[in-house]
Amino acid sequence: MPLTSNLTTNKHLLGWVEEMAALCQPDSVVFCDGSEAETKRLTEYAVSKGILIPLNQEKHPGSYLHRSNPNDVARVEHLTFICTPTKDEAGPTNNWMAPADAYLKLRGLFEGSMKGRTMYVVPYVMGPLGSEHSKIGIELTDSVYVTLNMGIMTRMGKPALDMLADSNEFNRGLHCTGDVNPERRYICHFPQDNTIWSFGSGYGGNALLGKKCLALRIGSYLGRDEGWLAEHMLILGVEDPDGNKTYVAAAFPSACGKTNFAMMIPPKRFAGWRVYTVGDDIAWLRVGEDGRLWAVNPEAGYFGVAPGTNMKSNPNAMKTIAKNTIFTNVAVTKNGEVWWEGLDGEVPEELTDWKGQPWKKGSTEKAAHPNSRFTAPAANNPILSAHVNDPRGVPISAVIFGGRRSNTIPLVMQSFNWAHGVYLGSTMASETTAAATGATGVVRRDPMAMLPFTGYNVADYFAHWLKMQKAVPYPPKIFMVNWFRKGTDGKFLWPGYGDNMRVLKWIIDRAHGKVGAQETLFGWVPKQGHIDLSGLEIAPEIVDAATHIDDNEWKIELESQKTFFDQFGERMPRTLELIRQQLLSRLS
Ligand code: GTP
Ligand code: SPV
Ligand code: MN
Repeated sequence: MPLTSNLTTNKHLLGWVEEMAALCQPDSVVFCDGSEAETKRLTEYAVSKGILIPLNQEKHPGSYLHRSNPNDVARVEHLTFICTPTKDEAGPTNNWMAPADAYLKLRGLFEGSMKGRTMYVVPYVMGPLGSEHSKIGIELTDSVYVTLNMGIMTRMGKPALDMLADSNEFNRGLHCTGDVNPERRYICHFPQDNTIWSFGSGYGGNALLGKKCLALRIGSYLGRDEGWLAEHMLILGVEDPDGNKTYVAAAFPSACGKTNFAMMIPPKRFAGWRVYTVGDDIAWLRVGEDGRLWAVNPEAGYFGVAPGTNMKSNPNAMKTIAKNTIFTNVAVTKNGEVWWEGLDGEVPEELTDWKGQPWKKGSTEKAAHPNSRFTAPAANNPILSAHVNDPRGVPISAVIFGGRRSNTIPLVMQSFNWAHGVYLGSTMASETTAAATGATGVVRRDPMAMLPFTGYNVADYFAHWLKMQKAVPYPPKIFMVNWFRKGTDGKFLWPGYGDNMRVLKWIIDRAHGKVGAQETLFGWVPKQGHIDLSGLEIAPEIVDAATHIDDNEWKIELESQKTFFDQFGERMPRTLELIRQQLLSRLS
């Protein structure tokens, strides 16, 4: 009997689900409608199976804890593949498999993999409902945890099917946790087929296919062909005391401060200034009819880093996760409250750690996993922008790139022009974090914070960025920031968090041409006294160290950029290498 659903008659969809079900052989196929009743039913089921653990419902209404398999706690970049017809299309920074080989290998893994399980059909929209720029995806998954997360992170269920109607244009995502064995874990993208096959992981970006897989890897590929940009960027709005609004988008690598910046509360000195969150992780940027660059956040929730989040660093995040939130791999108190390193208050004497083991204060092990996260609806955010559902998005006045660098990169710098800005983004480097498996704290090039997320050759991605200049008559100004520079004592020089407003204010003033700047070889920097430090207790020599440009450090920096550029060979845009050479020659 052919597969039917009372939610859709779309033949393309039904035919594909039937084909995938024949491969995975689930006991049942359930189409998700995204209703509250469904969420309740799935949550109860997940609780009955121990997949979700109810938290103290007085302290955390509607919230649950999930513990993932300890071998499955972050994105796996070495197991993530771009499966384009040729290796060159994926480029030297991506893992590549030929599509036929990848399909064959993964078919073997998916075959019969859902026996005894349910296949959830999860229809979702990335971007505002009804917007011509939004993209529709269907994720087939054996994971109720993934299904519930997708319900928070995307516009999920019936509205997506209604928007799809009879169209064949949707991303085909197939996901199975399998036996969560890293030896049989593959995250494969087929940009030409608008298809994603993910096997063997249930965690975050590996498994919530709308996020990094569709919105960034497939998205960047579509963006190149369709003339837009899919970026690993937060989007925020700043309102000055006169009510003027300015929107900026900022690309920081994973676990380098996007969520914090997007939810920032300006310090007291900035009375009357307000920040609004549009997005905290992903931006889709398009040229508007007015010739400006407009941004939408394709997501509907936040999958944010828990450790370090507290009432001082990010009160708005604390309010956002106060209810209806799924916590993954955090610790829990005897009283059923969540805990992580860096939370407010005393460290509890005893906890249950992220693995479910007893934990005592003073233990050398972390109680919460460093990449433990919360999944919370954007609607909970007290400073949510009124424009999150606006199909046009918001007009961007400044683009900011920023890595985690202990040295070299100053607090803030503005590019001389678009190409120089693209150069700054393309040469960005950052110390690795717990957001991906592997060593942390290792400096690596992470162009535009997109190294793990570009669905095609990064050299072509640079060319696409350069080409966008012609397409955007009124482009945003481009900046580079570094919140993470350290002093000789190994401590961060700049206080960060809310005080980043001081830097943002300069950026906005520059974007509107309201303030001058000091020219250096590498970019424009604030003139003495132009970063407002009033009300901040910081020694002038600390500010000097945070903003200092050291020619010796820059020489090393420029020379090491060459190795990165060289790997792209002939495909590398000449413009960027010429800018590098020019800077180096002016330096010597
Ligand atoms: P992904 O969700 O992985 O893409 O990360 P993100 O860029 O949203 O990072 P997030 O804002 O969650 O920050 C991650 C870590 O950086 C946390 O441990 C924060 O406490 C820390 N952090 C954020 N902003 C600042 C800052 O301004 N200064 C310093 N020193 N640390 C910061
Ligand atoms: C990141 O690693 O950049 C994240 C978390 O935002 S994940 O969804 O796992 O990619
Ligand atoms: Mn991210």
